[in-house]
Amino acid sequence: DLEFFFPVEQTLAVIKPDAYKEHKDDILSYIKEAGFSISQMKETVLTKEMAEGFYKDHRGKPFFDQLVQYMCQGPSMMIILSKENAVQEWRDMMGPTDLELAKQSNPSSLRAQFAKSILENAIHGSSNVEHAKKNINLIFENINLE
Ligand code: RTP
Repeated sequence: DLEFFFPVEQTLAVIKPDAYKEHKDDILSYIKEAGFSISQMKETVLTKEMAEGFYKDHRGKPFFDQLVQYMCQGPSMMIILSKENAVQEWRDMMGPTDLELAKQSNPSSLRAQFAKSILENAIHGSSNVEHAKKNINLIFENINLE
């Protein structure tokens, strides 16, 4: 059974509101070209409460309020991606959080192409398998696993 050697993983990808408005077709093409399967996908306008819950680990940081405001400014696209090693592959495709670093280290990454700044960085991807489960439950089932 090949699944034993190459387990299919799921991760949550979010096309953040500005990128969703301006670049969603391009970003969806990259996702498909990279060989990800889209298990589920929905357009969601995050409420302030949802955005605060989604980014609760950053509560108290200087950029937290701005981050919540950014995430609530309009519809985002929430996507469950499936693939072997999906979590890491999606993060590699996104590039680093910081736009300037993304442009230097990975100019073909999605953030290098579509981010506006370190804060308005166009895309989210879960940081590990555990976070992916939590992210997916929160966004698609409205279940907070903590
Ligand atoms: P990770 O969750 O693994 O840390 O990855 P990430 O690239 O999404 O970045 P993270 O550090 O979690 O930050 C979450 C989001 O907050 C915004 N941000 N702004 N102004 C700033 O210095 C700053 N730093 C982070 C970005 O929107 C980032 O994606």
